[in-house]
Amino acid sequence: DRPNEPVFMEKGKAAVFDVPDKFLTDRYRPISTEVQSRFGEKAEQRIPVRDIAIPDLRIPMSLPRDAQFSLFIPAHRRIAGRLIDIFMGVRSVEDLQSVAVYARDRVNPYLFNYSLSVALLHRPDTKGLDLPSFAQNFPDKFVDSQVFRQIREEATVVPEGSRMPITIPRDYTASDLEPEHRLWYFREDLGINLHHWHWHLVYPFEAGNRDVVNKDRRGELFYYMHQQVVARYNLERFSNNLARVVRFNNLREPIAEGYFPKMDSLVSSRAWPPRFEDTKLSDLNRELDQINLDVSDLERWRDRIFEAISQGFATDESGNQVPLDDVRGIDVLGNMMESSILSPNRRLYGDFHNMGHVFISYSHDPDHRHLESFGVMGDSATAMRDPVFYRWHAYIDDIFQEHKARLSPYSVPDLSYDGVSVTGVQVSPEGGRPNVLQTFWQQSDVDLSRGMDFVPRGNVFARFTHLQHTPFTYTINVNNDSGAQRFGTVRIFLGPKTDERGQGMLFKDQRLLMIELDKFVVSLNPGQNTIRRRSTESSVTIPFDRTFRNLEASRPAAGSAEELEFNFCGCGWPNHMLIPKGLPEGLRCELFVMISNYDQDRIEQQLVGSCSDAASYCGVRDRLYPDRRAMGYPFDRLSRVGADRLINFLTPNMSIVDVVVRHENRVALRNS
Ligand code: CUO
Repeated sequence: DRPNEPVFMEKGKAAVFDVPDKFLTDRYRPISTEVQSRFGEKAEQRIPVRDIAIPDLRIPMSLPRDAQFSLFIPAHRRIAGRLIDIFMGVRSVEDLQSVAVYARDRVNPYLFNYSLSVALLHRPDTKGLDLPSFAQNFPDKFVDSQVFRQIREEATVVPEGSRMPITIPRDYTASDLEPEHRLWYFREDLGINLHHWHWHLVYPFEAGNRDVVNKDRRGELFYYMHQQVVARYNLERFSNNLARVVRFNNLREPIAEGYFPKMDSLVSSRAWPPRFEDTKLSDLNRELDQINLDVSDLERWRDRIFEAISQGFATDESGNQVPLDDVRGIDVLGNMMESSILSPNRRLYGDFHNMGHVFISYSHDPDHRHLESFGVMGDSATAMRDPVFYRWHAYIDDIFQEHKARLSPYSVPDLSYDGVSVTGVQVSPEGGRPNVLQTFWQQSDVDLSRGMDFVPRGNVFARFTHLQHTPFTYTINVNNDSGAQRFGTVRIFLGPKTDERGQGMLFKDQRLLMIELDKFVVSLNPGQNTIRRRSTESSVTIPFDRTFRNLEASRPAAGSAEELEFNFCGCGWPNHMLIPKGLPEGLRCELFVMISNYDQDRIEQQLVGSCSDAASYCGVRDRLYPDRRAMGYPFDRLSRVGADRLINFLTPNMSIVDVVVRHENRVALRNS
């Protein structure tokens, strides 16, 4: 809570660390009785802390308390790696608590929060613990800075209980003169940015402890999750009469899109820097960040990655060939391109994607002459706000697709499921017409008090506007003619029916725009089966309340079994963004359903009690990815000869249905 406020330590019977001025509050003690009582008698909860040997925080403390912190900056990654090691290395939860309390007043708040979060997620003795929502601890990374002044005013003047929510303006970062601004509700969505931050927290690309990074198929998941983000963004663009995003593949070309975030960092007390239109990347020479890299370094890494793809193998540090084959190739390539410490050869293939973020985020001050920090692209909690994020990731995805295009297309036996046929598919929104999905705007309140330092205690709510859709149900009719009970994996995707000019699409283009909506296992009795599944059960998303965790009343009791379930790893696409906005007159889409043979999909493992309900983009915590097939199957490769359109691609165990996504421009208030 309250990242900039000091910890208040009382010297009780047990001696606290034996150093003078160990805690910032020691300084206030003679000065203010108000501060004393706030942290003293009025404190709601007191936590005894065990005395420990003073940890060596010299490296973590080398990042100033008021600096911005970015995992994309190699020097910052090393600093965080050290602090994670310290938190991972202490023997018990009690010792961890002592070290954390000691570090909290000394270490940069972002660095502290990140490193402690990673440690809590990965220590065997803390895995079940709740992590507070990052948006509540650091609201400054998610909302318009003007909101904070209003919230302070409300909190100072009005007692708790009578406070009004402060409405975050609907679209405050630009005007309609800027066509890209039509996508504000996607790029600046709280849930989407939280998902992205959480994903990168669960899948760090660097850590002193290799096990923290080395998770099943993490490189492939990096590819797939970001591929889906770009596909989803393109569907939103179609929903706003915009063409597909143009990949940023010429690193010497000015970036046409500007972005002015209008956010201030509560930690550094500085505004997040904007990027003006037509800014070019420049060679970086920033001594403070220990970055000295040229645009041509990026280009060289890229060329070597392309060379590896066309050869079909990468070269590791000992000169051995690492095959980029059908099965593991995409995983190797993901780690190589991102890059993570699992890259076969970071010296050769460099750190292409991460450094792309850094080059873009410093394009306004490449040599630090203006003493400016990085822009929003430099932080995983804010990067998705900027239009250039999607241009950069469209390029990254394009390189992945270069590899995918080299794999042999799925044959008919690779795709079909003998004896199983899908005979009918329908989606029915609650109280609406079949096969017409409905979206609208909704306002919801988030409690920001955890991150607001030195504001009177109690909840302070911000009201934000987000996209929402009417919940719907899939009804799928399946014939099982095999004469025995069979198991199948149902795979549901949504894609646009036509391109941006209204023309029908070829499979090779449409497959890149298919967004996963759900994936689940069913048991099929011999004969006819009817499968019903609700949109709220999606394996892609987490429920609205889990994204926001703002409604105290809806939270399960501390320590209960439901709480463990509820806490899980917060990673997951927000359910309110499951389907694209659509158009007032209706966006024409195709809904694709496939039932694949579970014998070929299944992974033998126990899933009970693990975080598994948003597995499609987030995997399952501490488990293997729960689907043996390539991520994105069956759309991850080009089609076989003769199946140049989706309709020709279908085998009997697949079906498509025309669906329309209709947007109604009304605002509903979420009743909590
Ligand atoms: Cu998630 Cu570029 O990887 O932001």
